[in-house]
Amino acid sequence: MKSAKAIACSNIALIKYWGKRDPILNLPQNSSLSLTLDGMTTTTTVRWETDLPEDSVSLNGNLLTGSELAKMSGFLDLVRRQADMSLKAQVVSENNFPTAAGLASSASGFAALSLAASHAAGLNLDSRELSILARQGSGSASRSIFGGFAEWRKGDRPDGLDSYAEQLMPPEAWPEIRMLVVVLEPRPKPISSRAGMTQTLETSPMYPAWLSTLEADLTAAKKALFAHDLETLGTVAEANALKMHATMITTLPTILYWQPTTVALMHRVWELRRDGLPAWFTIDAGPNVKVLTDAAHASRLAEALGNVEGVESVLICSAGPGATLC
Ligand code: 2P0
Repeated sequence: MKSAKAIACSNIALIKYWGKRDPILNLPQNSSLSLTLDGMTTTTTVRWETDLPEDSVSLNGNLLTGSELAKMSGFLDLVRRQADMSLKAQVVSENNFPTAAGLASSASGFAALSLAASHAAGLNLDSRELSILARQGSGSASRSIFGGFAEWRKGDRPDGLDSYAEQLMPPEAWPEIRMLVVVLEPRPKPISSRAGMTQTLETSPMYPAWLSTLEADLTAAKKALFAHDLETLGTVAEANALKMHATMITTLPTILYWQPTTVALMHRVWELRRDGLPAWFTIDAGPNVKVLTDAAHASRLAEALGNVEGVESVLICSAGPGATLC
């Protein structure tokens, strides 16, 4: 089999990954915890061709060139090495949501690519091996191999073989959980996650403080998760996101991913919470806001947040499945 197609969902971290201990292998400074989202997917077809001089990668109908293509070829080299082959690949990948807008397109993208490319190459990787492979494309992709809630354990080994994600809870274990993805009017992102986290690690005086709180946040989040305690999980996640953004804002030069509408949404979530609605926000390396809630309140919250000026759309997501072949 030289061709395969796979689909993977995006994931949103409730306990965030920000900073690497090894930028080549994508080994993180800290462990992280995420919710895989249904409805935000990447579908990728990989064909290993005998007569292709170079890898060809199409993303949402656009052929990649230059450094973007080089990054993908570097990743495909990992698969070639594991499969002991030299064929070039034709990759066709489609997202059903905005790319590079802080909506974790690299997570679903490298998860789908890892599965399709390895399967088409005849490798029969288990989910741990897939997570390790996906991690080397993009750290957060290690978590999108799994459905429901996943933890990416940072690991300690220099070779990264103990740095992979594992499922903590399948989607059906908490069917009422919802994540609203509040998408703002598009504006260019100031700096990529990859460059941003490197700069933060090097210059933010807050970074050591952030790291020192991670284990406690993870423990609290996992305890709340297993107890289906939405309030505690939301409280820990919101505080964790704000701490991560504190390290970004105190980076030199500063990194502020928030737009005025981002801040308006934060205030609106706090107001709605004061009115008794279960809603906690988290924000990634972009201006969009994600809101953790439950099925009973999702529509009402989506309407309220959709009315904030500058909001383009609100998606209501449930816990999604892990990466699968199509
Ligand atoms: C996360 N983010 O845990 C954090 C929160 C953004 C903020 O993972 O360099 O695209 O490819 O490993 O995975 C975004 O970073 O970065 C990310 P690389 P990635 O979801």
